Amino acid sequence: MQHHAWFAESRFGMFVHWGLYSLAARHEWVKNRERLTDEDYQRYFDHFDPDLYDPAQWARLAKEAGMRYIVLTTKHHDGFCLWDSAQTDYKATRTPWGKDLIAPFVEAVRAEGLKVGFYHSLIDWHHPEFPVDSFHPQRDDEAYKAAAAGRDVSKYADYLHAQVRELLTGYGRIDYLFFDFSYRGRPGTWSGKGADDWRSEELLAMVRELQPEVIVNDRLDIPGDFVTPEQYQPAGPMVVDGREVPWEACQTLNGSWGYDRDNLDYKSPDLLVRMLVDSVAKGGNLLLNVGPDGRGQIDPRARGTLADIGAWMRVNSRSIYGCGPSGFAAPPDCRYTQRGDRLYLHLFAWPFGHLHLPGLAGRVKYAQFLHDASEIRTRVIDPGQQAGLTTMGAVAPDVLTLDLPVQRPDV
Ligand code: JFZ
Repeated sequence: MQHHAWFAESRFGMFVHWGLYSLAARHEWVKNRERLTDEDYQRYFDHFDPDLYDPAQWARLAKEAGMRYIVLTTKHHDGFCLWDSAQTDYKATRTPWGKDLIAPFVEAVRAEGLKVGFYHSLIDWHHPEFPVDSFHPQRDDEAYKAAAAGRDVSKYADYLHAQVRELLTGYGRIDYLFFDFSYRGRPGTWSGKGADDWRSEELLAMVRELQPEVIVNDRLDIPGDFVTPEQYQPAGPMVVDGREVPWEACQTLNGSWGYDRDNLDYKSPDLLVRMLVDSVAKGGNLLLNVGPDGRGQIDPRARGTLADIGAWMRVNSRSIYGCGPSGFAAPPDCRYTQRGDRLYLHLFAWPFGHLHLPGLAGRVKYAQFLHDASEIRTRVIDPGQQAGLTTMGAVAPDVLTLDLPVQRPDV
């Protein structure tokens, strides 16, 4: 749809997972993973006081990394709300912090000229009417099941709809929504939830009415505007019902979405740039996550990674923004991105001396490095002249050969 054009044009956004689990600092699923009760988990609520929360800095870091939109967890599966919802007391305004966190976020993101996105969890481990299921953190023995009996998912759906209405009416224009997530169980069991539980059709109709231009993901268990492969890069363009659809890969820095202090399994900036390029080459976006800590800070390692990606984007973003897949097939360890008649070749491994590009002979007017506009000399090797000392091996007649320096330029 035309009013969603900004999304594919942008290609790169920031995901922010931030909430009570940031204080536990050991993964956003900590309540589930460690089977914590509401009482166990209460300590994070009682100590939630993010005095260094500075959404203007988050927005600046995103912008300097070349990101064009930011998506914040308004509520994650633990049910804790970052805004002053009238539907619950389980919210930032009732913690020691005492203030709404969403309005300043929206304002800061807008001030940097970035698009505003909300992540909103469908799953809610805190709400008293959310039926216990296989993902529920607390014990799933018979006694607990009995205690949790009589929960009415339609009452939870009322709550969900009322909260989404608050989010879409209280903060001006919202550009993007990420609902999370549906997981169908076997009928008659307590193990899953989907469109009937969330009343997804009705919810989506309300979303369209309140924010006609918002782009919505596909995790309501009904089709959305884009699909969301998570923590993997698809093999090629994503196809639904025979048609290519907008998609966005979401990826972590270190395998955890929420702040995870002792997890040092970081992806390198170089790898993350390749993941971004890979997404664009396959017609998708990359939503790269940061997990601010319990005081609201994006930690130094994440900041360093964002800065490195930003240095690459400063000179190479023309091969990202507004670009998509090419009809030409890239050689091994390469990706093509294309915008109009500009073809961008990304080399994931540095070849020795020459690179042979099938199908490009006679199709390229001029070749240059993107980072410094320096010319790259090209040649088409005449298959009839291949004998003797100058041979470069059997080269097909449609191959364009690039003359490359031995050293990869340090960009
Ligand atoms: C969900 C959350 O559980 C997670 O904490 C994080 O917020 C992430 C962005 O989204 O995780 C999912 C959701 C769906 C699938 C996998 C993980 N899925 O469909 O495979």
